[in-house]
Amino acid sequence: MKLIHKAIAISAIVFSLLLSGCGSGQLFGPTITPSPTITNTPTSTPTPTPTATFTPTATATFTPTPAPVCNPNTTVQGTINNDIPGYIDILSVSTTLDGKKLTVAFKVREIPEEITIDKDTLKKGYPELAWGVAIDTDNNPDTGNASFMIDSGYGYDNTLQAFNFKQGSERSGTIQNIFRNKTAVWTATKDKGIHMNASGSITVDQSTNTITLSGNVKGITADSHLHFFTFSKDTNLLVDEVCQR
Ligand SMILES: [Ca+2]
Repeated sequence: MKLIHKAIAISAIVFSLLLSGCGSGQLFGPTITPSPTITNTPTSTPTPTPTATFTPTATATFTPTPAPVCNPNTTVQGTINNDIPGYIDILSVSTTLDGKKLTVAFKVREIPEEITIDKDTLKKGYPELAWGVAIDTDNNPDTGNASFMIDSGYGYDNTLQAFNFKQGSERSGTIQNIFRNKTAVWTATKDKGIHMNASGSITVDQSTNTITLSGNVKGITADSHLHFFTFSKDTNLLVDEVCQR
């Protein structure tokens, strides 16, 4: 505001000087070109340099990986393992429980047109190939056994699995056809064995790389712990597990 006043004052002085220069008798004299108005050039106000604000570095927060929910009616993730055949490499498993009927859908890395079983390299009666779920039906670690097939975990009272043990001579076929009559619910015995309890079903969808097992499991609830596994025995025993404990 001060500068504006100053500018007006200067303008007034200039104007009065001009008028005095004219004189009264020179009213119709040469036209006086008024000096250009002094333009008020405001002094540039220094722009304050913004004070550097201290932005605290985000503190690394430790976020623990949540434990998978290994109960019915969920989906759990596996990890890719290119060292085992694609058809036993579990990428994820989705389950549903309808009454006592448990349905387990294994999404695997790859399902070939055909596989070979009862391989000549195996001794008769040897466990060869399986997709399954060991179930702690009563959620009591003191009842039941480790997973019979892979000797892993504890407290499993039942197992739903598609399973082959070496019989006869080597043959090939689709997983669907080979395991159609080899899918069942097995129950743990007191001597750490298992016995077949009820038949189950298998559905193989090659287009989605999904192997779905289904069966009625006595005593199962929505809280029963599920431990998924696959294995293949040739010269080595190859295993994949999800929700092992
Ligand atoms: Ca148990």
